[in-house]
Amino acid sequence: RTTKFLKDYAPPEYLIKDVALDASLAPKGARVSSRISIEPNAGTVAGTPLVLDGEALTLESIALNGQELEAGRYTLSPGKLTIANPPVGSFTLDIVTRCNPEANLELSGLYLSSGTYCTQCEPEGFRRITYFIDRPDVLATYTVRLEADRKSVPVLLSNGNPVDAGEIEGTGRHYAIWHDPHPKPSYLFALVGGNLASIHDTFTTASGREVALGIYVEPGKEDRCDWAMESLKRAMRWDEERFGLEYDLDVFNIVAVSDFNMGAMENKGLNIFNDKLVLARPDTASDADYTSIESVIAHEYFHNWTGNRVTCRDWFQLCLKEGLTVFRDQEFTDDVRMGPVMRILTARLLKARQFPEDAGPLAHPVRPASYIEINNFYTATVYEKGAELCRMLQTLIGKDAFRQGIALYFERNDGTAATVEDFVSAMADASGRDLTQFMRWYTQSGTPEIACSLDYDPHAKTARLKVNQVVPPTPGQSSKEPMHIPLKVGLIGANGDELPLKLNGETVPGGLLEVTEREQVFEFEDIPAPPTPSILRDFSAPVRVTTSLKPEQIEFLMIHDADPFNRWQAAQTYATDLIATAARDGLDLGPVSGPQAARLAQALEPGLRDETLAPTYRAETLKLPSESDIARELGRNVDTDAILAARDTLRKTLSEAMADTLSAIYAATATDDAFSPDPDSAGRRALRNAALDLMTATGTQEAIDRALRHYRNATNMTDSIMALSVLSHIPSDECDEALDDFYTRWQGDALVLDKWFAVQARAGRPDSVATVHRLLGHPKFSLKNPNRVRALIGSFAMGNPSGFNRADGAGYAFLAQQALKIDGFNPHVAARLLGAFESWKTLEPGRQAHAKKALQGLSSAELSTDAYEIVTKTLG
Ligand code: HT7
Ligand code: ZN
Repeated sequence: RTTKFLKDYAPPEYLIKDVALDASLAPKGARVSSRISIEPNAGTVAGTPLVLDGEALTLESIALNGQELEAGRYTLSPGKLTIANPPVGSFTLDIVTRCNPEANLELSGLYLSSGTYCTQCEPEGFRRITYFIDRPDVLATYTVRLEADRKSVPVLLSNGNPVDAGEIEGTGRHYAIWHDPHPKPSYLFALVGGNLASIHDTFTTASGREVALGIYVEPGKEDRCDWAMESLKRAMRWDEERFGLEYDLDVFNIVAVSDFNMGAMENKGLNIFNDKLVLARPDTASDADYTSIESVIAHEYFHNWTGNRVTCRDWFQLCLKEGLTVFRDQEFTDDVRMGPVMRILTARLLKARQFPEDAGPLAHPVRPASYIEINNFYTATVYEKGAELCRMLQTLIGKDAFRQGIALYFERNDGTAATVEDFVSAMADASGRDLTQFMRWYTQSGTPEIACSLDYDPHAKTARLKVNQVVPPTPGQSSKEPMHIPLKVGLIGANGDELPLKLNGETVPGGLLEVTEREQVFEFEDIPAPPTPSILRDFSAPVRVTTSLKPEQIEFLMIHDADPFNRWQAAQTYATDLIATAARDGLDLGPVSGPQAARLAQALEPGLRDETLAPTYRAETLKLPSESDIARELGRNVDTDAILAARDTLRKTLSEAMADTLSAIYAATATDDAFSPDPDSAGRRALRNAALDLMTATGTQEAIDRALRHYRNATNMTDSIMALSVLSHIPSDECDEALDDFYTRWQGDALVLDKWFAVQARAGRPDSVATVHRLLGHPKFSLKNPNRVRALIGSFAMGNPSGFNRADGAGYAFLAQQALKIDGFNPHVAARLLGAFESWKTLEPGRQAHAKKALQGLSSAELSTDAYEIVTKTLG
């Protein structure tokens, strides 16, 4: 177990320019022959040993320039094949290996998913297919010949364009040849072989080239592919219009498989997807599924440029492709679907996933300086915070300059493996801005804390905004330098009008301030009366803000702030304060049941009744901060039962206080229209379901009956899963009836059944540990399928704070035990589950002791490198 450091990066000694791969597929022994042309990199000293990576392979033969190599000419050691004295200059290697797809439960390299051969090579899976220099800065062109049994494996796909296909006479086998003309790193290699059904379409690029599009799925699932295909075409068009980026091959294929470690993979011309992110039909997929499919299809497609055409020099640069591509998919979703709500969803996700990571023992910079296992660094920090850095760049330099920066980045780096510096320097050069200080966002971990206070001077008619920034210490980084922060602000007059912002006689465009010092004062002129400040509009930077606003001012912002994000944020802040106050150091239900809670309802109602506001936006207003949001706000001595009780009480108080409004919304949003996933229809469903959810918080028989009716009357998955989820929190016959009905209907459909497992795992009920234990023994449960594991164990550990953090430690013991079992065959999935322990040090002492015991137990077990890194770093 070694730590790798960014500072130790050295270019490869040898390059591979061309690969000819021949894969003969068989379940127990796939035979892979590769011919690779190798040349020394510039500066490599003649005779430098050639070291190839290889894992879980059986070497059959190796030949150099056509001559079989005898055993003494090379050495095999764990993970490596070394030729100590390679020839001077260029040469070829012919290597024949075998691997066992059926036994590959790690789902990295070549494996079988429900009978379909597929590959996953990012980050280091190609070395499990053949010996290779398996690092992202070795770029080669690939020609791939695939061969398999014609009857059981009629479909054979790889990267690039199809070249040839045919029968192998008299054998029952057939072959297909694919060629990818674009040099790529090995992590973008893919092959698929299976008995798959498909749908097809075409896309004509802006310059008039026709691209053949295909989506391949298990036979019988073809009727669930249309949404993915429409999403793909929308994404292709959007990338042309927004960034001028066209697709560059003749075909683009997507394959959906049911056993997959993550969401999807952007292999060149052959994206492989977790089927959860492809398959959708109104009765099987919720609006949330439709939205995820659209954004992940777009994300993987966008990688064709940001990741594939320009890739990463090394894995420390992962954010270069992931942060930028997440930013691009967010912009796409914003444009085609969500509008102003998008920023709310993005900020909520960032605060829920990334802020705790940045505040805990696993904190790391967006570009980490070291890692033990790169698989552990596909994190919210690299992805989501990475995307925020791109957004801040766009905010600072402007949308036009950002687009020019992207063009310059491709002009300079197309076909190469680049670094974060290459990206930021393209942005600096395109905009003429100095982004030196901005680079700290990539190297300093921790969420900056911004403290703002406003003083009004009635004589000078000025408002002085004082801003202090602190970046808290994080593991390995005790002191930090100030960041370059785009801070959007507004000042609101007593009548709710927006006041013009003037600094030193100049208008401040878009209210954008640039904070660069530890302490800075902005003095706004010509302010006629004391204003209310609106800080961090549009969530312009991934920071925490504290203000000295009084509750009345927050109420005022909830109603008057012109910035929709901050109007929503004001309501969240108000509710968070009430729940946190009630749950802090014991339980005092006064703040969540008394007059302050009633005032929250009053402030919320006008917005909820305002039909000019988008239904999705109104739906978001109805959702209270989550239990985890409150835990984060408390930051220490967290008692998850107290949080649950306080939050439930506030929900009940609001439900009763706003009963008429909620009923009116629920009635007005009912519809007999056939299901359509369009944003307006989805928005109405979201609003109606949010109203149902809050109405059910009263727990009355009437509310339970309404939820059951909602379930029975549902004509789409959005409504039925929402009703089921609402009922799942209330132990009742009605809940059992709905759960049984759902199971009976969907037991044969894996993706829908995952929802049934997840809903029960998330239910915040006292019996939830017993429930997840019972479901582990369910005949439909399997530890081998990552989707099912995430549905049950993941949903419990990450989506049921009171259950997972049960006071007696039973939740921690459950997770530790299951993760350990999974770690034996799929370390990647196990390590991700163990991330649920990341905030254990914020718990009250009793829970902390139980969590520590579970982690210590794990640390003394035999662990994979993946799990070892997470457990030891989490323990600290
Ligand atoms: N670039 C991919 C990340 C990834 C992955 C995907 C599937 C299985 C294992 C994986 N390891 C890393 C997906 C993406 O972010 O686009
Ligand atoms: Zn990605």
